[in-house]
Amino acid sequence: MKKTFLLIVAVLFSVVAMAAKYSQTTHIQTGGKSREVFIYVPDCYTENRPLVISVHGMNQDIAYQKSMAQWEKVADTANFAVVYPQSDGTQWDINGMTDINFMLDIIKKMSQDYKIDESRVYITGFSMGGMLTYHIINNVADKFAAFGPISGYNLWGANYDCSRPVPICHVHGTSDSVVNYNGIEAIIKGFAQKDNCDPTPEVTQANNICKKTHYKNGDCETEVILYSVQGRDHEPTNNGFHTTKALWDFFRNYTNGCGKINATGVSLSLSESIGEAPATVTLTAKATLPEGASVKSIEFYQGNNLIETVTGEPFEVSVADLEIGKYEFSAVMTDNQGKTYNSAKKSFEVKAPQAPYNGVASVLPGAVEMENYDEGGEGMAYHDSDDKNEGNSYRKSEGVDLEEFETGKYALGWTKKGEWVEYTLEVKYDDEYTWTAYAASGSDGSSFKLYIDNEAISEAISVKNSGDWQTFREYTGKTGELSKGKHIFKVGIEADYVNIDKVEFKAVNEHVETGLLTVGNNANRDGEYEVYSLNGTLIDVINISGTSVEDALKTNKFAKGSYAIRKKGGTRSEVIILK
Ligand SMILES: [Ca+2]
Ligand SMILES: [Ca+2]
Ligand SMILES: [Ca+2]
Repeated sequence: MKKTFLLIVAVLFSVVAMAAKYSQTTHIQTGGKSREVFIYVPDCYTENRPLVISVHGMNQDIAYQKSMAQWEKVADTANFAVVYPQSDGTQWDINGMTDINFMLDIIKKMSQDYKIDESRVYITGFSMGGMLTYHIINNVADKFAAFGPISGYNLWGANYDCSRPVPICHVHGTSDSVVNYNGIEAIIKGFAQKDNCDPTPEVTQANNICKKTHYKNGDCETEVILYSVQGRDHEPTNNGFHTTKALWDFFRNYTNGCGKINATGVSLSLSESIGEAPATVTLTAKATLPEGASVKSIEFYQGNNLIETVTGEPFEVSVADLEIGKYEFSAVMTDNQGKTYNSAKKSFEVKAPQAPYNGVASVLPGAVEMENYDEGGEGMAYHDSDDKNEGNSYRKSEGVDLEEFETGKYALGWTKKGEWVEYTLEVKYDDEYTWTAYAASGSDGSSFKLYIDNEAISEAISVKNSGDWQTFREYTGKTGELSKGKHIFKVGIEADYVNIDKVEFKAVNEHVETGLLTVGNNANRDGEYEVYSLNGTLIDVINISGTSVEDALKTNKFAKGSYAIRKKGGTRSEVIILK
């Protein structure tokens, strides 16, 4: 009797475990190829639920990843879909867009077939799959809600460039013999900084073999977690510490929007984290309360000083005229039962306005020397990956890396993806300009891109390996129409390690200097002119229109002789001899 009962239970259990709306290998079209995936949609699945993509390591496959990660078990209870993708060959594309596009096509397909909630797509991967996860963070962070890299990070250096605050939960064995544990702590800290989390993490034991380093209170309530599994080697196992469950516990809090799902409390976001004096910043509070509760008021604070109490939507205040310095803002929400909730503190830094180096803008037409980037500092006039000048030349106290490649000649060097430098331009003529950039690289694959007033004036410019860092080659292009006056020129680094000496601009059309009559094609000579005697006395103001200067003087009945003539408002005069 007892045996029969056990047998029935076993049969029932296996039926339950196997039941799924869809559970098999299939193919998805991407980049002109048919790529293998395993899709799992649990029996309990309802529309508008999350998707987890679980990526295998190098030389591994779906079957192994599936057997180790076992996402189906969690999906069965938590109601979400799972996809295990297969690499094309033994590796993932962690430099280009091939596999990123594959992941995006998986999302599209799952959206069509199962109406997944596209705001709640989570990605996790082991080893090279973890590296792909970071590559995705750097390129399409907005398409995924949260990230779960396991035992993998970019071995050539971290890049914190991402389009939004990124929730990351990274799991790594401390005895990893393939992707060394050393290094991941700094990367996690870097992302916590990027997300604007509290600088000091909460460190606890997740269980007897796993340390949890938890950075909290980032922008949009973002958190970054590192689980360090003591003694674990390079394995995607759930033994000892259940990686998959830990990831789901983290993932389920996030959408790809701002703020956690259903976290009771109040969050504060700032319109900017850096401003230019006198700066204005807008504070927006978002309240999340249990059913039945409502917001009575939200108080906004600058340091300990109350700025304003707001009692209805929108919960928003603006603070203007902030001088140079660092500021801290927070919000306190009171609900209809008098219960209060504090937001995390948000910091705002006001810097000196961006200004040309030594007060002198680069004049167009002319050369923009890369070393003469604007004053204003990190985040304002430039972004560099650290605050050291690696070349220790020219502007030694700033983070931009400058190399003296010949005596008195400097080039931008040690460039990394995501870095940029800006230059104030004084454009002299309304015109289009051709440009020539002088770039060198001792390595392959670097590139940069040029902007004026934040609009691209070039594609990403691939720089050929010129053999060393001092052999500059010319790269050319053309701007659109530029108006006379002030503009901001920006050089952005698209891929590591290009050296740039300068960018020269030439106006497409010839231009006559204001006030000078005989230079150039005289196309712009028509106008009002002041006529002086040679001792400097103003005699008359005449109008020249479609005639020579001599004829205009004769028409105005000037006697034979010498006169100095200057265009009205011009700065240069010249002598005309009237015969
Ligand atoms: Ca630097
Ligand atoms: Ca640099
Ligand atoms: Ca230069």
